[in-house]
Amino acid sequence: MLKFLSVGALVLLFSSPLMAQEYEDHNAMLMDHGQGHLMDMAGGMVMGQNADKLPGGCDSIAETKEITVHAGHKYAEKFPGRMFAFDTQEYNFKPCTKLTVHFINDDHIRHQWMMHGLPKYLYPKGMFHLEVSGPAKISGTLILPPGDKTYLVHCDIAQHMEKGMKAQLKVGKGDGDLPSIPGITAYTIPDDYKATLPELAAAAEKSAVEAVTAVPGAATTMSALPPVQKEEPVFSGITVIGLAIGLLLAPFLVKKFKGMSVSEAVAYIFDLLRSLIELVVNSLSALIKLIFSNKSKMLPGK
Ligand SMILES: [Cu+2]
Repeated sequence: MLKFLSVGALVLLFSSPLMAQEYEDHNAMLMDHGQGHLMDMAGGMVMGQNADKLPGGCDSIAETKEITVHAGHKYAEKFPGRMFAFDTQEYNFKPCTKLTVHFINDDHIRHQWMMHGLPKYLYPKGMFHLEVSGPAKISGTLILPPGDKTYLVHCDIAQHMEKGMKAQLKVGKGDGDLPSIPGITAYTIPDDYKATLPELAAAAEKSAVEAVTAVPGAATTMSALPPVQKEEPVFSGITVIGLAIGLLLAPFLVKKFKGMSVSEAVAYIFDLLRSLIELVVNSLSALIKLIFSNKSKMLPGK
């Protein structure tokens, strides 16, 4: 009897780690919030759900496919230096495929399967997105656009992509490979364990300086600037507003200046500017008066 009991205990002991992981299934709990956005109270989320609207350029659904994607720390173990990963790093589908993704998060934290670059008229912000705190599963459906294109799929939780949770989904032949896909493509900036920290800092500063001096005209002011300087866009917002006002005023001014001499025109422009400045000054002083009179009203009667 004792023998049987101990055998039973041993069997239980050894089988417990082999027992299947319990996943919380979010698919029955999701509430439809419209525009392909589904959520539940337990933190499951689907965005960009689209099971029936054909993207422009698709005459019909080419294929109906279902995949199961796992996400978790254990899938990164085969990639040195990575911390998180999906179980698959590359997916291939025909254009106009109706794709259902069953996303299974094996970790006891939050993960996403987020796809970017989709047409924005069908997918809010161009995204299809499954998200859940694990261990749990959640499913969503989308229809892939036509054409050959490579789409980024990643987990957008802070640093999860950088730590390996990144994949690419190729529609048709795709249009190239994305960098830093574990096991598929190299890092954009490879880790260098031989260089010391001051060396790396010096190299980063040098490349930043090169980037700034590469902008024409920036070289002369370089010495006065800190090494990392954001370059100004050629057309700033103010330039655009100025151009718009100029274009609006041009026909009016052309009509006004007809038959005037140059000196008359210049005098007229100065007059216009003077009244404009007057208007601004007057309204400013009125505003200041208003503020001060309000303040004095608000003061307690002492
Ligand atoms: Cu994640």
